[in-house]
Amino acid sequence: MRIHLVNPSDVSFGTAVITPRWQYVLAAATPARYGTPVLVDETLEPMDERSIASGDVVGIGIHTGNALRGYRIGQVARARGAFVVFGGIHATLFPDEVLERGAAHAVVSGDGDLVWQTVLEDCASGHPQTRYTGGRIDGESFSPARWDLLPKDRYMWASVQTVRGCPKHCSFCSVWRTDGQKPRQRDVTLVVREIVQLRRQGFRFIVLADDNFYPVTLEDLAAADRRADKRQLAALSSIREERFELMARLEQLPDDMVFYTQITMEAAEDPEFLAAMRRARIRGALVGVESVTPEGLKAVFKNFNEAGEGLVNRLQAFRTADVHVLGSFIFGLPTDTPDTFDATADLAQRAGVSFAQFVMLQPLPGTIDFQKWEREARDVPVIDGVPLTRYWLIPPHQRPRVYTPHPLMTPDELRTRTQAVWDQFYAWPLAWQRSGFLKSVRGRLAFVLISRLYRQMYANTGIAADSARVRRSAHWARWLARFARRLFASNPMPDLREPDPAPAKRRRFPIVTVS
Ligand code: B12
Ligand code: SF4
Repeated sequence: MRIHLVNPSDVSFGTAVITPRWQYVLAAATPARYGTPVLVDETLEPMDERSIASGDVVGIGIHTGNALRGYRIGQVARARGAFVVFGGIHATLFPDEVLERGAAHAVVSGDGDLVWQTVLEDCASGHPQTRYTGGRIDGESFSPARWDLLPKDRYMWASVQTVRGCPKHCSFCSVWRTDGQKPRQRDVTLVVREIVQLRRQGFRFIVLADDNFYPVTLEDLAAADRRADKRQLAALSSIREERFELMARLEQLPDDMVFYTQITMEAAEDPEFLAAMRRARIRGALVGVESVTPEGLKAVFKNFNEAGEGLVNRLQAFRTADVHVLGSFIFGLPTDTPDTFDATADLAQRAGVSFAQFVMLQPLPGTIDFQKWEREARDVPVIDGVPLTRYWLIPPHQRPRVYTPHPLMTPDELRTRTQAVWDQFYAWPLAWQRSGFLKSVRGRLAFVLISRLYRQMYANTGIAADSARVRRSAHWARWLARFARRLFASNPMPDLREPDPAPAKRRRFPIVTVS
């Protein structure tokens, strides 16, 4: 009985930007008696179905975007006599759909770290259950990843998770509902151990694959303080203290290491936190800006963000702290007007964000937006026999990119304007201008190259919908990726030791800075 762990994708680039962490975590959670799992990441190359034999277990991890491809793999694997098990966020949200469409024997909801072993035991005895509940496990129970299984020279960044869950409740995001609003932090020593292992193997670029790296804000502490809620204040302070401890430990790692994470822009109001990030060499962060107008922020329940010039100042604060921002903007909000596009492009450039993504509003399952959309949808169009409210089941080339009718703009107008902002932001001269913070020409060229690669891989507005254009686009991305990967390669440090926790512990952390 061989174990296969498959990360489905319709497009393969030969090289990928970030490691799909779930595969390496489940590999670590696989008991040794079942042998070493075979990891197939289809963002690198498509799965070879001949590798699946009768009696094998095929674990497939899906999010909404790759669910349909995952179902195809499930059908193929089952036809070859394998046990088919699904997990991941989409499987958690739609277990029945997975059983029906993915030819699954079993669906795991929630975290797979602990329950995976039971699933394998049941498959080995020939009697898997239909459903398993992985739930939300404690931070201490998160499994580390088996980085010894990483293929050589395929990924640019490795991903290490330090915290799961996010206390916010943005209307377009499902994380707070699936991962919960209570931050679950991993043990600092285990996080650092994984990072050290990766650096030994030659990875110096690490994504901290967290939902929100800044789960406790100064305002949260102040609010608990105002309510004289001692227990809450102590709990929040302890989470904050652990963040600082982690960053102090990262600081002791080799100088050439670079970290990247996801964070809310409230961190801009917390100079001590930003300074700790800088010392820890967290050089980049995805910041969900979403909208540049107050009305837009209200529409997505993100009032804790700033708009207008306040927004520019907050983003600049990251820049000043040497944390480069990947600004994430949403187009297609009901409050958007044709002017919003230029205003956003202009603000992104002025605020000094290094990278930006301009996504079109998509009702993702599990979100408030999705619920509302599904509830209120009338005369839902049917494409290829699938109602639009199940759009992920529509073949990718027929799948629309705009789902909700906009009060002012047609779907085509939204797409064209969004694409124009991508093109404008990533035009060569502007990318070159943004690279000005780098001293060497080589560094600047690398920055421009990565900007182009980013645009090529993620500007998924559906403008390039016909298959010839998609092929050309993927070809160009593949070519860029080959070059970009070399820029991220570094020499292994096999003798690197884990940093001593003592100096980090002795440091005085700015725990409670509110009155
Ligand atoms: C890091 C990250 C990225 C990275 C790296 C992706 C990668 N290569 O792994 C980048 C930046 C590239 C990215 C891109 C995108 N992402 Co993303 N990403 C994340 C993030 C923050 C962490 C993922 C991670 O590594 N988690 C750590 C691992 C260990 O956890 P896990 O994947 O959940 O796996 C556990 C369980 O789910 C389960 N499990 C998973 N698979 C399987 C399989 C089996 C068989 C079993 C038993 C169990 C199991 O066990 C695992 C261990 O507990 C998640 C947020 C989240 N909470 O998941 C969003 C998230 C997955 N991303 C999301 C989205 C929307 C995107 C984008 C579409 C964004 C965009 N607009 O471009 C793109 C799509 C890219 C693509 N084509 O795949 C959504 C998906 C929502 C949905 N319903 O599908 C999430 C949930 C965030 C959100 N705001 O809602 N992402
Ligand atoms: S979008 Fe970001 S801040 Fe909002 S709930 Fe999701 S993870 Fe949290």
